[in-house]
Amino acid sequence: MRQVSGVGPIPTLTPDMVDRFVDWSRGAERVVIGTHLNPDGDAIGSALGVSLWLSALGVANDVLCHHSPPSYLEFLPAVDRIRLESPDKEFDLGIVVDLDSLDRLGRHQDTFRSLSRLIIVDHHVPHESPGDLRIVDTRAPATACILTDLLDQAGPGLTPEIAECLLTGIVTDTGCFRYPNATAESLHQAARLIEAGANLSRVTHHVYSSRSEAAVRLLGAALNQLQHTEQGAIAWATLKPELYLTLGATDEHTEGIVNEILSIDRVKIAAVVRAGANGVAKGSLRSKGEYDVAAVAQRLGGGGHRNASGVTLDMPLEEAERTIVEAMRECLGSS
Ligand SMILES: [Mn+2]
Repeated sequence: MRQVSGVGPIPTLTPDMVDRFVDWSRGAERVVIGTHLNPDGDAIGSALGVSLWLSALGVANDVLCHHSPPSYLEFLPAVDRIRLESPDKEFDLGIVVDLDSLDRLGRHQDTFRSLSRLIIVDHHVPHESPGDLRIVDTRAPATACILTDLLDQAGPGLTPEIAECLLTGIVTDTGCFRYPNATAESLHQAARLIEAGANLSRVTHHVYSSRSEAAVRLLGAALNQLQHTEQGAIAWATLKPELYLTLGATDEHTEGIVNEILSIDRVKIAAVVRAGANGVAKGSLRSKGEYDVAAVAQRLGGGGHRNASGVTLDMPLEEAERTIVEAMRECLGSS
C-alpha cells in the first residue's frame, strides 16, 4: 500500500482505468456530469474540470447540480455551465465526481440512475459503491487530485482552465495544504497544475479573502455563543434559523465556521449544528489528528472523512445538538 505522505506511484489509477475512461468518454454522444448537494470547491472544480476536458475532446456535455455553486466559486472558468435543471436531452454516459451515494445528487439522481454507463471518480469512503467504472482512492485528499493524474494521463493535456478548476478542488479540500490530508503527492499535483497555468494566488484570494459581510458576522455570532465540554476538547455552536434571518445569512455562509472553532488550541473535535430544509437538522464535524469524525457521522447516517464529516438528522435542532455532542463525547473517549 502506498505511503500516505509518499510520492510513489498510485496503484489505484491503473492504465486500464485510464484507457476505459478515455474510450467511454470519446465514444459518448453526450455526457452528463454530476456532483453532490451543497457543492464545495472540490465538487465544482472537479465537475468543471471534467466538463472542460470533454469539451476539449469535442464531446458534448452538461453539468448538473442540485444547488448553485457558492459565491466564492463564481470566479471559476466555465462556472456558467452548471445547470440546476436537466436539459431535455439523451445522455449515454454519466460521470459523477466527489460522491459515493447517488442520493447526494438530489433531484438529479434519477437521471444518473437510468444511465447504461456510469463512471465514479471519488475519494470518499465507499458505502454505496455505484458505477460501472469506479476510480476511487480514499487516500487522496481531493477528487481533484485523482483527476489531475487521470486527465493528465488521458491527454491531450491540462489547459490553464482545467488546471485552475482542479487546483481549486485541491486547495479547498486540504484547507490550502494545512489539513493532515495534505500529502507530498498533493503538493506535486498542485505544482503540476500551476505549471499548466493555474493561478494559486487567484484561487486563494477568491476562496479565502472574498467573504460577504453576512458570512463574517455569522462567524462572529457563532464564536460568541460557542459551547464546550468541561475540559474544552469538544466545542460546538448551534445556529438557530432566526440568527440567519437577522444577519441576512444563508446556509452557504456556515461553511468554514467549524474550522475556526477547531482552530482553538485545546479543541480536538468541533461541530456546527443548524437547521436544514423540511425540518431536518444538519451537523458539520471536524477533528484533529486521530479523532475519527467519519465514524461519528456514519453512526448517525452521514459520511465524510476522518477529520471532516457531516450528518443530516431528522429531528428538532435541540435534539440534534444533544445527539451530536453525545456522539462526539464517545469519539473522544474511544480515541
Ligand atoms: Mn472532495
